[in-house]
Amino acid sequence: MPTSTFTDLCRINVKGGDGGAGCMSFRREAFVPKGGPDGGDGGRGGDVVLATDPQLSSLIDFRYKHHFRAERGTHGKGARRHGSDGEDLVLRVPLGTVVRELDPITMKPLYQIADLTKPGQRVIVAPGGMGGRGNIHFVTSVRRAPAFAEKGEPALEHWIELEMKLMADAALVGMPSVGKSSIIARISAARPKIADYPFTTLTPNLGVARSKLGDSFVVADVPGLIEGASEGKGLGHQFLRHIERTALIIHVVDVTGGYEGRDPAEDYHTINAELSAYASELAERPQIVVANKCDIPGYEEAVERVRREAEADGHKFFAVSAATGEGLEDFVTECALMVKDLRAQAVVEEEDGLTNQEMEWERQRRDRAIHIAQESRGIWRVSGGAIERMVVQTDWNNDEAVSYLQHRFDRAGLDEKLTRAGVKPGDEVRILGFSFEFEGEGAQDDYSELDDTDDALVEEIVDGQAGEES
Ligand SMILES: Nc1nc2c(ncn2[C@@H]2O[C@H](COP(=O)(O)OP(=O)(O)OP(=O)(O)O)[C@@H](O)[C@H]2O)c(=O)[nH]1
Ligand SMILES: [Mg+2]
Repeated sequence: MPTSTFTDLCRINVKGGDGGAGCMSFRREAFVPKGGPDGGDGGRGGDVVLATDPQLSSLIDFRYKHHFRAERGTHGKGARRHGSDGEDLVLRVPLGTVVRELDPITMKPLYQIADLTKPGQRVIVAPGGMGGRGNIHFVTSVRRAPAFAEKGEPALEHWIELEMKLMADAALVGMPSVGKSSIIARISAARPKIADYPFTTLTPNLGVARSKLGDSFVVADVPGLIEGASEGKGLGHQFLRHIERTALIIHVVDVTGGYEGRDPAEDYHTINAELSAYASELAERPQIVVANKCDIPGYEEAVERVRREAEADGHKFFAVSAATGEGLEDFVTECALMVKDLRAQAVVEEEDGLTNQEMEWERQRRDRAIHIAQESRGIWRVSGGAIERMVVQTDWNNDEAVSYLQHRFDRAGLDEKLTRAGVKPGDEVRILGFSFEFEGEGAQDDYSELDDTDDALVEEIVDGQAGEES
């Protein structure tokens, strides 16, 4: 089964660049005995970004290379020189790429990160680490010579899944050999293989159809579906997911019932049952029913039965022949009209989604959230983006850096939250791979006057001190 040649699903490992370390340094000048701190910040690591490229039509670029890393930020230096930021790594993907986070152990999809449907759309899949702050940031009136700086934030690596879903307005679905490929060949420039055996079409074909009014739409011809397709029978199952995102379903029925002499009205219900078993909302998707092979005489009664069933379900019905072209013009005109309406509706629905700014706020809100969970008696696990970053950026060999971490915990209200969660003094608190003993609330430290959320203010203190000394 040549699905490997149709690279529409792949897994890649992405990692942003690590942040550069902040610098611990003091000004050295001739005749100045003790200069102020002047260690610059580390640079930010680059992001791994996915960007859509309308020129691409497959995920083939990700078939052999699976690891992608952005550049790291460089370390800060003395004389307040900041490290430089790492370059972003931009990976181009085709339109219609859905991105999902994978569980690192089971490699099963956890949640959707993005659905890239517009040209030029971008999403950061692996943010670079923040640069560590240099020691110029840690000055207070009592601590004029902070002998520590922050380490850079290591960027996290993780696995994501990319799936290309067809970006077609309409999909031709039906049993094998009903004439789906013959129809797309008639109404578009696509030239798929056509043959009188089932499963001739193995991978989807796309074509652009144009109505006589000049409206065009993209139509997909997918492999034939059989009874049980929704449970994985036949070839069609892996392509059902493509149908999920086409606005219109063109349901093709062979009025002759094929070699097996099936009943076309029964075929019609079988396919609809498979669609709704795969995803219930597919049953409500707008559908046009097409009875094909009407050039073959003797099936007039069958055509009328299919028409009655389709119209009873509220679907438009067309009797056509892909062999002679009969009925196709009216059918294409109706498809184009429906697609136009559906696109207009889609624009309205899209506007209900979150804006980029709202998504960013949501990301920051989630980043700051602190989760506390009991692992076992007397042992607690604290997790959350911001709090974990504080821990990994701490230089554990430096006492000052460690007491500064305690100050940041206080500012984040960690002790209070732990107490409320039921953590008792003497309990063990784990953050990432680090373990702390909880001492209870209220320990004060000499950083309490430092407003470390406001870098500008800290810079001013440094400047004032520099003025005094020189
Ligand atoms: N007489 C007649 N034969 C047709 C018509 N449409 C298709 N056929 C024939 O039916 C057979 C199957 O046609 P395809 O277009 O390959 O059918 P399909 O639905 O794409 O089949 P799969 O790709 O296997 O699912 C071929 O031999 C076609 O020549 C038609 O309108 N009239
Ligand atoms: Mg076909």
